[in-house]
Amino acid sequence: MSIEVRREERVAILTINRPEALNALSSALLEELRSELAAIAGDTTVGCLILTGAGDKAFIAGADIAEMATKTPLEARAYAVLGQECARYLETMRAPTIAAVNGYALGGGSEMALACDIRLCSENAVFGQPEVDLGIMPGWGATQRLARTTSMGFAKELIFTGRRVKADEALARGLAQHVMPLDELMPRALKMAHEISAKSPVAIAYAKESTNRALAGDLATNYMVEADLFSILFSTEDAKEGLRAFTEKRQPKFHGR
Ligand code: DAK
Repeated sequence: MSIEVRREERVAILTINRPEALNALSSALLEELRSELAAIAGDTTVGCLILTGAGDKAFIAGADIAEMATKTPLEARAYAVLGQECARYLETMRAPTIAAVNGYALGGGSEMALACDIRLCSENAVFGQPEVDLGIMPGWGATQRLARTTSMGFAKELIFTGRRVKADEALARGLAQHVMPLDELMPRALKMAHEISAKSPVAIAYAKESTNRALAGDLATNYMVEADLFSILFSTEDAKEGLRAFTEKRQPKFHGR
């Protein structure tokens, strides 16, 4: 198996395990990834997902270049759709997703990190969209998500030049939320994931759904959706428990209903 999934209480940790190829995503690996992500997305006991790469050199060094070189246009389209489906799971599953970027996040690797809700990086992390150097373009969402995450000019610069960006610049551009030494990356990601998982899963899911709309659609509609989701939460036991616990000066106990 090239994908490892382990659980720590309500936190799922998914590791792309192909370090000999810097965790590059072959079709077979992507199929496996999609199936694991589908299972995690459907598992209501998961409160947060961490995505990372095996080894200390790469998160994901991109799509598998050797395999791509053999693809026909129709196979390339299927490959693009497969990667896009993985990215959509990361972006839209109820549980928040954290990319623990432990090295190279290039091409499709940068795109999988961008699809996650939050990016934590080790100091050796390197982002980049080098597709144009291969005579192709990003196919798993970078043309949309990079501009939305950073800025249009920065996204176009990276996509047109293929320039690699180190962790400190990624932090300054909003591509990464925090940068730390490699040995602190997983402990920090786990701490954040457990913190998120301890909250009401239904409140977190609705907050994610509403926040995801911030960069898409019409603002007036999005405010209405926010109000609707906010009001629905008042029908949950979790909201009653959270509000009561505050007034009773104790920690709340959430059950996701
Ligand atoms: N694919 C396949 N193998 C890879 C790989 C990759 N992306 N990246 C690294 N490897 C393999 C190397 O070939 C090498 O294998 P062996 O020679 O040992 O068998 C092994 O991993 C170690 O790599 P290096 O020896 O090169 O290690 P270095 O430390 O010297 O260099 C590096 C590390 C990350 C700078 C270098 O490996 C590198 O530049 N890798 C390629 C990075 C890259 O260009 N990534 C973007 C790929 S393009 C689309 C769908 C998807 C996409 C686009 C369109 N549609 C269908 C429309 C996505 C595109 C991409 O992601």
